[in-house]
Amino acid sequence: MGGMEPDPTESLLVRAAGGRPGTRPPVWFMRQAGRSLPEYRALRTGTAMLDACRDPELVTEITLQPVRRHGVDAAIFFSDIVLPLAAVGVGVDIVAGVGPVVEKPVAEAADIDRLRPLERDDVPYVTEAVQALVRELGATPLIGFAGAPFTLASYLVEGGPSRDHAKTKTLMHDRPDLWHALLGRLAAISREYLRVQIEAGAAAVQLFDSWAGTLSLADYEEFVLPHSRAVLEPLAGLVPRIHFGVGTGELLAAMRTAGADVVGVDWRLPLNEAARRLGPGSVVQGNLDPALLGADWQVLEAQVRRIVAEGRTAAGHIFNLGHGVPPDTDPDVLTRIVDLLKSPPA
Ligand code: 1CP
Repeated sequence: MGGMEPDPTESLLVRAAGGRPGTRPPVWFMRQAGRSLPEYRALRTGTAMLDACRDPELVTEITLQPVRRHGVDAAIFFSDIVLPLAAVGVGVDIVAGVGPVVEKPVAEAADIDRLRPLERDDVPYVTEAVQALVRELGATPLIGFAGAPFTLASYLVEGGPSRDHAKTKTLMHDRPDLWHALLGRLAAISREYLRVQIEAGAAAVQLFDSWAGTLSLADYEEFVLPHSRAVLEPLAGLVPRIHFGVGTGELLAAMRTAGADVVGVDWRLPLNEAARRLGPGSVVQGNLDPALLGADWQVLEAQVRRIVAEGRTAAGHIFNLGHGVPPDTDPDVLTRIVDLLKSPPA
């Protein structure tokens, strides 16, 4: 690189992820691209979610929308965690107002045998969209992502969204052989899917284990951690790896050992306590409660300042929400949070 080209590896986000923080935390929002934006709703009208994900032009435009509007420090690739499953032939669709719905839930060894490895040629539209985005974004980093084996398995076993993940936990304990075979297959798919995005130019990746917080630490360590590690470890040294789940206060230290450079934290735990649990040198991401985005600005401003102060106890901090942007969020509130973070300290 000649030194004159825009270089996302010198961005605030990549620097913070590597424990080289700048003068302020970088900021982006999980689910920043999506239904909270009227310009997103206009573009998506008449196109099914997974069809939109397979259209590089649409993906590029939707991914750029929140970067233009809010001035966030990173883009997150517009897609969904079930896209690579669909790409290897799993019958899965995203139903509006519900989420991923699986045609034939996984219950038997034969269902698992059908989960073949993902190859780059299965997702040419992903490579194309990532390359286009990297050109458009210049110095702004693009975050690629995948679903972690446990969270993907929860959809495949339950057949759709679930509150208690009872079928998933039952399979895990009753049929550990099947469980480990399933998660092994999913880990290979997620690892390859992240690798495709990195090779196309993603500057960081996030592995979403959104529902891992439903597990005890013992179950997490036995049934999940080895498989998340099989996703993240082989990617060491390529780009920063962010690992996130909801309600994972008891799992944070274990999640770090999966090979996370940055651990995402939800709103339940202050970042100073999260950093303490994670141990020396840890980098955290989070953790504004998305349920407060509708609160008075004075309330929100105090929360943002508290989180920034607590984040300073870690080796690095990437500002984010504790989970995704709710669809009914006033997008101007997000812009205002970005402006606050970018303004010199009061
Ligand atoms: O038609 C639509 O607009 C459907 C809504 C929607 C959108 C906009 C879904 C269905 N997925 C997405 C995009 C999406 N999914 C992104 C966009 C990029 C961005 O952040 O801006 C990302 C990162 C995801 C990843 C994803 N999908 C996760 C992990 C992140 C998280 O929120 O925890 C999960 C758990 C899913 C499953 C999923 N897909 C869609 C929904 C509604 C759900 C959740 C369903 C449930 O409650 O179990």
